Amino acid sequence: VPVYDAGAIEEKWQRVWEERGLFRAADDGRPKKYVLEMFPYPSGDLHMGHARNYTIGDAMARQAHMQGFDVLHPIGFDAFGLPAENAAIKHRTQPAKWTYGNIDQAVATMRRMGFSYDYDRMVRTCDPSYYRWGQYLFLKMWEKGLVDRRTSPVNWCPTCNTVLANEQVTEGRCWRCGTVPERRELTQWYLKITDYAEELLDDIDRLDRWPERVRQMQRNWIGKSEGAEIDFALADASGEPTDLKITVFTTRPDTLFGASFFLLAPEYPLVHELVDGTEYEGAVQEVIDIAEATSAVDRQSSEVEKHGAFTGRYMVNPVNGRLLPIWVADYVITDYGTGAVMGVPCGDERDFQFARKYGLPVPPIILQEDDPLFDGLSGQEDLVVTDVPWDHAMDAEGVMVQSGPITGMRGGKRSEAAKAVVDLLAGRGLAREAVNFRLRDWLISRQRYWGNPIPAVHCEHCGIVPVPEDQLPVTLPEGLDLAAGETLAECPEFYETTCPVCGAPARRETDTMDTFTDSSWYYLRYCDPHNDHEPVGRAAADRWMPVDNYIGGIEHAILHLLYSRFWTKVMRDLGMVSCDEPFTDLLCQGMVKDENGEVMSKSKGNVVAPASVIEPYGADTMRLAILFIAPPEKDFDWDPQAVAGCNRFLKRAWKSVWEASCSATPGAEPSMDALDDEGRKLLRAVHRLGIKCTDDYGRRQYNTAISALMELVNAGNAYLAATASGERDGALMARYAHDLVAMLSPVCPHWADELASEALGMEGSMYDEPWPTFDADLTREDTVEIVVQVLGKIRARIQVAPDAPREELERAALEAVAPQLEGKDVVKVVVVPGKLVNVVAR
Ligand code: ANZ
Ligand code: ZN
Repeated sequence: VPVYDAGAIEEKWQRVWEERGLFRAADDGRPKKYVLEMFPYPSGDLHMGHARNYTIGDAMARQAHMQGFDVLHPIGFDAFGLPAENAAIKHRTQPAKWTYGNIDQAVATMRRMGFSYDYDRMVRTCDPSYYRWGQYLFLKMWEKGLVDRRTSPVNWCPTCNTVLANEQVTEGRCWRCGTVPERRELTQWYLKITDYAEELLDDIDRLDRWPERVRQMQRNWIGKSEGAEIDFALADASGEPTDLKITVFTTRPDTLFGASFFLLAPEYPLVHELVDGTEYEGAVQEVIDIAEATSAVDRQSSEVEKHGAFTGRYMVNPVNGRLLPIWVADYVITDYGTGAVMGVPCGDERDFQFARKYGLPVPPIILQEDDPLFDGLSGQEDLVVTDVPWDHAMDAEGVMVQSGPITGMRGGKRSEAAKAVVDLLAGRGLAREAVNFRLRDWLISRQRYWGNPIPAVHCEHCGIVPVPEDQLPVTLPEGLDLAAGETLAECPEFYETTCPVCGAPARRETDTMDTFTDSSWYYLRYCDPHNDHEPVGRAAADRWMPVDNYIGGIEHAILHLLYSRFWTKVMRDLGMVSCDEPFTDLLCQGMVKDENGEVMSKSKGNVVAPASVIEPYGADTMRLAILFIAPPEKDFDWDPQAVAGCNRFLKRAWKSVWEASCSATPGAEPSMDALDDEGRKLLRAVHRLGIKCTDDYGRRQYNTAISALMELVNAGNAYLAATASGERDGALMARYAHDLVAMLSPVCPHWADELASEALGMEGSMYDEPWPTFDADLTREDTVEIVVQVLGKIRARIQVAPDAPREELERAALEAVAPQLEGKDVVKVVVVPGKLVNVVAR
């Protein structure tokens, strides 16, 4: 048996695979399988998280190929972005140079890992041949009315020196650097993702092979609220309604009778008109200032203290004419609903806290039957009680009280009472059903250099005009002095241009696009990466899309996965693809932690570099360990002992295959009848464990699939130990060795191909072999052992067929214990099929 020299074997097979172009998608009419891992940001060499991600995808892709699919398994790089600029400044180089250098290094590691990528399809988003099509798609969206440029308050990260999209502010902080963003009023470019809000929400129901928590996160982010708009009139000094109406959005019209104040966002345009020059101006201005300094997330949180001020004016409640004092409150935000709210402290927790803080009434209008207030107020239509002995609002359904004509009805979201209130006011035109989404348009402007330039020109005469398609790409200039803070806006060679419409001198747009635009359609480009006249050919897109298996981190649950869904739908509506959704099956892999259960990170200094495993053990051991330590979607703790154990297993299996192959008759099919007991045992194990392993692969439970193969090696070795080499069954040995190697090949492909070619004498790669098939009928044991008791004492053991009928068991048992029954009368025989027979005798 030759020694298992992983280093030499792996180098050899990586070369052979490449020479043969083994991983090129064939496009030969077999059913397709598009397996994709989220492409990396090339910030340095690959880390263990990448290695895990790609190893999972690679096992999937390789097995799919063996199962007869035409497999597309590409890789590329999400190559634009701020870290390249920061690194360039630090190392006094250019972002392009740094980025391409890192890409080379990452690709070398990928090759060293033996991943089955079709490298001819590699996409690097910073290549002009890619980003020109991003610009082209931007222009197409512009034509379709999906691009907007508008002035509004935006999140500005002072550390990253750029604006951020809403999705990039996570828990109130910049997603990249953790700085709390400032709010600035700026004119920026937007993509109108909100035009697709309804479809993006509805189609989540169809993504039944996505993790439920990702679907729920997307639903919450899109945040559809159904309710009503209700118009209130501003009261004049004598409390009479004026013509000035302010509309609120509410999800609880049923609570209208319980409104005890009226709230405006501090930024609401009318606020100054109401208070300027009055005694209330100062206090209101204070709230405006507090609101400006607080993040939107904190403002809306029920944990954060609320601030408000009375404006001195009142609104008229349209259902009963009561006057509601108008307050400004920092927890009301301008860019949701209408920016105005009816304050119902009985039903809304934030309103409740606000009412308690400022001493406003809390009239109970919805109660549960077991509430101490209920008996007294049940059926009460007029307002007689204006406070409650509670610490919190009542945010459950209940029965309406003190609520005029809806008293006694059941209240709650979309309740009978809610509908009745809207009907009550609809006749006078004062209420209507309304829907609101939390989702905001996608702010894509970035004031950074290393990104895709927005293809627009600002002309004094013609306004903002698109760059004509035949002038694409707008190429990034090189040689900016980034360390000196130079940006595109300070680079005349870039921004000085002429207007494509009138020819007058004009200024090029200097914002670049959010890098999430680059990652929103790269998977489509992989389908047709060399197309130089369109982003992707329709036939190629329809051949491969949607991605069948997408594997990546949970951190993209909203950002990338939502943007990509949007982008796919837009490209569908542009006639470029047929599918509605880009990713059919999503697997979010767990995190890689160190031995102590801490997430590996550079800052903690606990990173295990893939090279530190590949060097001593080889890539196959690394891949095996990654898949064996934990199922893909679970976190795992890095375990050097388990890695060493995996390496020992590969050596043991290597030896077992070699020994078996020495007595193997390749191509012969073993027959149960021709085998002795030891042989039958092994053949049954091959079929039983083969079925289990195949099933586990199907469920992506690679760890248990590998356990089954470990058990198979034990069974094989037991046979080898029990038989002399001359008496082994050749067909059995061939089947055992072949199936073991085949089933381990998606995980340890070099190991497998070396054995296939050297020990099993096969030509070509296991990658091209069909996945072995198994027969459940051959897993059944020939006989089972049955315990025979007499009066509860074990007296004999018998061997019978596993499906032997009751009568036969009884007969065989009585025969076996005949000596013990001498001279006794059998009173009763208890049979537990498959287990025991108990004889009761006197
Ligand atoms: C009265 C009311 C009574 C409300 C009640 C709730 C419970 P979602 O579900 O998130 O859509 N609201 C409306 N616009 C707002 C804004 N711009 N800033 C802050 N809050 C706003 O929430 C809708 C509810 O949030 C609306 O329904 C409104 O309060 C408040 F028992 O109206 B509700
Ligand atoms: Zn930042």
